[in-house]
Amino acid sequence: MESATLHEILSQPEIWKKTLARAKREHWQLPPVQHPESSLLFVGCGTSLYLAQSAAAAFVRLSGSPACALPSSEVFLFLSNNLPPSKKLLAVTISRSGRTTETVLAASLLRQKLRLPVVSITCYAESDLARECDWQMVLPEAQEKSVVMTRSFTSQLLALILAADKKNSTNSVTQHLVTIPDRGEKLLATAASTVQAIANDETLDHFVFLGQGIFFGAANEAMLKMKEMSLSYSEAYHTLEFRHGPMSIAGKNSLIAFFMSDAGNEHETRVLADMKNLGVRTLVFTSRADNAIRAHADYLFELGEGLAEEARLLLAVPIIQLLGYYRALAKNLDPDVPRNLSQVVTL
Ligand code: F1P
Repeated sequence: MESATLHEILSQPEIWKKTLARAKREHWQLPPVQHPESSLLFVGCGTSLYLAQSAAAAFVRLSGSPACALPSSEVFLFLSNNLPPSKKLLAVTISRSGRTTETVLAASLLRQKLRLPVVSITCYAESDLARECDWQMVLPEAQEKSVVMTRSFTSQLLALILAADKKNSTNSVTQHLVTIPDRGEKLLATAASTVQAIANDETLDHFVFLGQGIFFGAANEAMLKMKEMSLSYSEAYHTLEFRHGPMSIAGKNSLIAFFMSDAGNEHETRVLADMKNLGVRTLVFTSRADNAIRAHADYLFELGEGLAEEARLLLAVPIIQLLGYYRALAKNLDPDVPRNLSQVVTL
């Protein structure tokens, strides 16, 4: 029987098509914030926290609204230490299941105690989180059987980016996002050989994912996928941070993956060259590679010249999910039954 995890990874282009149609039909946008200087607070756990990180960065980039992301536990246990300066907040709570206790507790505290407007984005309309919030964005098409989150990560993030772009008064990215189902189909149809070459390379036992801006959340999610599915030693950092100590353990047993950004491309390329000089293997996701990237990328995915960062992120993540999946198989592990994990953490 085909793996649920593999099916859900490969189904992403089709699910993105449904999410794009739903967003258009339901006119998704975040509720009008009461105060123009309101900040946005994105909240989640595990993969949903990393989704929150990329969503917050996308809102800053696309709408200009101040935004940040916090783990649900930081909200319901330490909120006074964490609230952004502006008390005028719109909270967006993220949970595939809508049943994660920490996220429901966070939503309840924000709404009941602080009287803040709270939005939920989830795959289940009939969930504790949806019931706890004032507004809901529900993506039933992204529901998953698998323990690890794959299409629910990219589809919920797509929905939030579309909502952010509604507040974008300059160069909209929606026309880039509507092309990702077709681009994704083509990419997933041709990526397996490169991904399996890395996954089956027994000389690699250390995986590092580097990204900044909207790509930092993606780097964290990549790190988590490698851990959850293949029990690999994996790390994630802001790209330029890697030089400030963590690179001390990089070596010929390391694969370092770069999510190249627009604003940071020149500096990120220097980190790529520096790491190649340490003898590591490199995997690069970029729009279109220049000579410097080509000279230092052992494995390269060119996602589309001029394609917006948000679209590139959504196209790159399924490749990393496939890497975690095939690495698990190479280690005789079952990605559908990840060690120590359950689909929902309830307290
Ligand atoms: C959050 C989460 C997942 C993780 C595992 C346990 O779930 O941490 O990210 O992969 O399934 O739960 P949710 O709140 O998004 O349902």
